[in-house]
Amino acid sequence: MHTDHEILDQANQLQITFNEVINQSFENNQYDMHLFIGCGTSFYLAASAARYFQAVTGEFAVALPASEIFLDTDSVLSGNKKYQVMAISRSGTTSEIIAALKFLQGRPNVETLSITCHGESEIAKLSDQSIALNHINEKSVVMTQSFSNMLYALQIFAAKKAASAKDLDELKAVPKLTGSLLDNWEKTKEVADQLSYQRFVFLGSGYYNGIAKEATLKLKEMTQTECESYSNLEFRHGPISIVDASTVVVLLSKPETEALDQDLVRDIQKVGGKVLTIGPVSETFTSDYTIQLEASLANRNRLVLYIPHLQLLAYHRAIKLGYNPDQPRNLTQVVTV
Ligand code: F1P
Repeated sequence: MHTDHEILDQANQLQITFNEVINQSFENNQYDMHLFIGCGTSFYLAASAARYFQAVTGEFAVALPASEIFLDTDSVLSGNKKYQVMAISRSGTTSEIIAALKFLQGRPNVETLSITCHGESEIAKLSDQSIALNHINEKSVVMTQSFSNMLYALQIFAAKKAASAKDLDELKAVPKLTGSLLDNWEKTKEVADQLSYQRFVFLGSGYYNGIAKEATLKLKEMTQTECESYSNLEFRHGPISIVDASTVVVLLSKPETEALDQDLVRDIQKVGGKVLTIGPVSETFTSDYTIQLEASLANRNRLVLYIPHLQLLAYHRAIKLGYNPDQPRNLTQVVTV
């Protein structure tokens, strides 16, 4: 099996990514808007990366599924604005990302930057600039270390663009912190192995919303479990009605929202659900299950630390259910039409 190795090897790969991207030079042009695009996991990555980019550089950024560039052009591109399109794809050959880049070629108001794990792929050839993480060579159909590494590379790219020494300094610490966290790689097994839990909801707000959405995709791909994701407090506005004793809510918490997250945990427990909280929570925080994270980094630079345990939750459950996590039903490594 490849998935477990690819999850557990993340810290080493993040270190290589840091060394490569920190030394790469990029053109530093001005744009009105940055559009982060991708499909599936790469779209959820785009969602977190765009929020990070906007916070660090102060320049406008949004995330879109790659297909919306050519299917809904009127609502995403305006003729008199200048855009940088950031195209994200592990394979570099997914149909919609290629179609989007071909559609944009020759437009005077659009420049492109791609990020991929295959530097020789079509996406890199179609882009003005490219970040190639050729050291990431996943064999599993599901994306795990490619997700964390491409997100991390885009964080380094943003911090370099903003010349933010503080962010770069904190980002530098991420590989080592990820390594220590993976020493406790069985932390989500207790929840994953409990087969009376059948419904999973992932909550994350701001930077973390893309990660929460990616967690649903991991669980769907590896175990075919139906699951949902919301911004933390949105859960109270309707979705909470699905909670029962078979429901686990995985809550991505951060110090800035801890008091509100604690109220949310109580609301979910009151209607019979269980909560697994992941974050740098204080000693007084209570939840059914808690995975404590390192608190020394700023909220935005801690992003990658949430990812491995979410991937491992899906992996452990797949093993418990007797599925092969490398080979999700109905899915191939690259989707082409
Ligand atoms: C995107 C993607 C993955 C999915 C599967 C098929 O690939 O849709 O999200 O898990 O592997 O491809 P890519 O464009 O990043 O290569």
